Amino acid sequence: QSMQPESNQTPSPKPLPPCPENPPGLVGRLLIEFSSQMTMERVQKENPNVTEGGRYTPPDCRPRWKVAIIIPFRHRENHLKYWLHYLHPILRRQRIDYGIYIINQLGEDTFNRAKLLNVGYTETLKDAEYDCFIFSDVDLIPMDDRNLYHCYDQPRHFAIAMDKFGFRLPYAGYFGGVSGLSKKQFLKINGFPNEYWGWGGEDDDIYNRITLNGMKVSRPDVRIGRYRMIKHERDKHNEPNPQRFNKIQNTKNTMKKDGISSLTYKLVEVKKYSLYTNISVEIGKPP
Ligand code: UDH
Repeated sequence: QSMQPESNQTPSPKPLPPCPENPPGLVGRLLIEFSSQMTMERVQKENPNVTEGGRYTPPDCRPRWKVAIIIPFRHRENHLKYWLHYLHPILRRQRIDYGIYIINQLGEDTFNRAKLLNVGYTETLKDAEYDCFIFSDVDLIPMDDRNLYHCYDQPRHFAIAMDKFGFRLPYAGYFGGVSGLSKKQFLKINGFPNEYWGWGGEDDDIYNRITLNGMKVSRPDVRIGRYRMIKHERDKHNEPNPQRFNKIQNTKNTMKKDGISSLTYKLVEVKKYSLYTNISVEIGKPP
């Protein structure tokens, strides 16, 4: 059967107004804690209006951005429950049109955060026409819902005041934890580096890409950009990368070759759960 447009369509409803720049339902500073037990069942009950795969769109206004939220992941199921518990209601109050994507690195080879984020960019675009990409660690929860999860004129750094750094930027060029780029900004820097295996440096490389391409990082007010990190020990197979100090000196030379343009991986499974989409991939191992 062919899909012909119907001839007797019901009149389309009134177009929605654009979403407000300052959503009226925000509450400001939030109480974030990780001592109570969290279960997926509870988080599901709290979020009945999130649709399959972890998608949501505000019912009463037309959002400026379509946001893919991309989380690099391996063996952090407990953190994910808290992340979903806190973030779904915040994003709803913020009137964000969004989808949640967990990019799960299969196997036990060295972890590669930035490569997983590149995979996230590629795979989420197969799911919907996203024009804004927010990259969040699974253990970072914003403490203020005025820190709006959409894109900005310049690449955005959201997690500027984490508890573990005394609620300050650890250094001026810090771009770690939670960041966001429009599709255009992401492509301008050839995405993220694929060659940072293990912990550290990839966020500084991304910062370098941004400034080397004539952009400037935008940040929220320090009173609003506060975060709590769920305390954890260092993961196995994500040891500090001793090459990181050298590599971040060379971004200017490496960024044209190493990035979204050179990304290769093997997609193994895409699974839609009620609160998120899980994308499991094989991304190889360090040379
Ligand atoms: N991640 C995983 N699984 C891993 C490694 C990393 O899911 O095995 C993801 C996760 O989203 C995490 C992010 O990558 O939030 C960043 O990795 P990280 O949490 O290891 O980095 P962070 O700088 O911690 O937050 C470094 C180790 C701190 C050890 C402190 C010991 N007291």
